[in-house]
Amino acid sequence: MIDRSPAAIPQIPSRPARATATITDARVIVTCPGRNFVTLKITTADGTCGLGDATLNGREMAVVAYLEAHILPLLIGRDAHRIEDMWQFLYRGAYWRGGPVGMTAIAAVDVALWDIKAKIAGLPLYQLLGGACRDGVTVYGHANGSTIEETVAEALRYRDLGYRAIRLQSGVPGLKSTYGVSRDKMFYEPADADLPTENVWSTERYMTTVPALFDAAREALGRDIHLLHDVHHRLTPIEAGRLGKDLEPYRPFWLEDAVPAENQAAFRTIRQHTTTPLAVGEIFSSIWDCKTLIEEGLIDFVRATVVHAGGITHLRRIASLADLHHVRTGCHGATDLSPVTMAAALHFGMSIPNFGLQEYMRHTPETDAVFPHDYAFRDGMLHPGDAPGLGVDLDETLAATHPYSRAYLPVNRLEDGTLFNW
Ligand code: KDG
Ligand code: MG
Repeated sequence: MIDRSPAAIPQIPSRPARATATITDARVIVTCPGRNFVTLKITTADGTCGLGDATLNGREMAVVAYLEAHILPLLIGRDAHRIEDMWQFLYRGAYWRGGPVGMTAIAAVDVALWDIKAKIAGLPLYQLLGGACRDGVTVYGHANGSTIEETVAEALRYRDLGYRAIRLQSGVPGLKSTYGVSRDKMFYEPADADLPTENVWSTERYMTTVPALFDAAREALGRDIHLLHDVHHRLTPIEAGRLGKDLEPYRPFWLEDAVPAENQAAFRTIRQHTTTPLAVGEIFSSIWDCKTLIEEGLIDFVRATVVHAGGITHLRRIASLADLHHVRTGCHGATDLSPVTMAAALHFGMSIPNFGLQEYMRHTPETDAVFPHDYAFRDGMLHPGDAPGLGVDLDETLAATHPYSRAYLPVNRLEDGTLFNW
């Protein structure tokens, strides 16, 4: 006989005290510990704080203005737990959709809300996103040098540090400056001046240098390590096809940003000519920037990031679409993405099935001091740590000692003076 006494009937638990988390404060903090970072800090009624990165390199103050003038007034009084609803509200509600400024601002809100939700749950964020799919997030480091020999020596150093994947960038003989070749080996910083510096470019000189670089690197490093290269949008589709073909014997892990990707159809030409895997997307703002690339199988890795592509909520949508088409993630992770984004990328990378590889340009000790964090590098991987939320803090007192300092990305000209892609 069924026992119907009150004690035997399971009781529906009363509403947990923190089922809503009303936003009471939202502020933008700009700091320059060696480079500029924009951070959004959201606080809820119970004092829980969440952080979101809003840094858009060289255009930082546009995002600050967007947040302060148009987004912060919308946040106060809303429930921080309603992350998807907030995303839709800020995206659809603006009427003006997409674009790097708006999507970076939305990303900052989204990541801060995920941070809050995970802190309230008392869990590292990847647990809320479905739990760990892997032991850690495999990362690639940057080996660069003004000559092939210097770049290969750097690559050996990265291998000895434990990296399993290394990006190779080398100076091009005859050109004074080349993208990716920094003054400081561990901390590459492209936004290098108060007004844009000018680089010089020659596709012809470059096209012969890269295969020679890969030849020397394979000779020194063997086959047991992943090698990558970033073209930084500087070729035409047919040139990219030729470079991809020339690199095939060296089995690159990927060839990045071979051509500017506004015209997604351009990748069809590259695909017809090479089996070298293609990665693209560090400047993408939304799923619409990569829909054709993914659905037609024109790329192998999508490099869209949490910070510039609408946050964790939107990047999960991109990754899900990519997974259907055998495309893996390869998220952007340069120094202009703050430790808040790096942590978000790690929690995201831990939790999705089709993770590929994560870029990891180390931050300077100055930056790390302003953003103390729980993630750590071990054996070629980053590990997000066990702290609740993202596991990143912002030392506001220290941040205030590093005021904003205008810094532009360089521009690029052909040898005859024509302005070209940087
Ligand atoms: O802000 C621009 C940099 O993040 C970018 O130039 C770095 O291409 C880059 C990369 O692959 O990290
Ligand atoms: Mg790149």
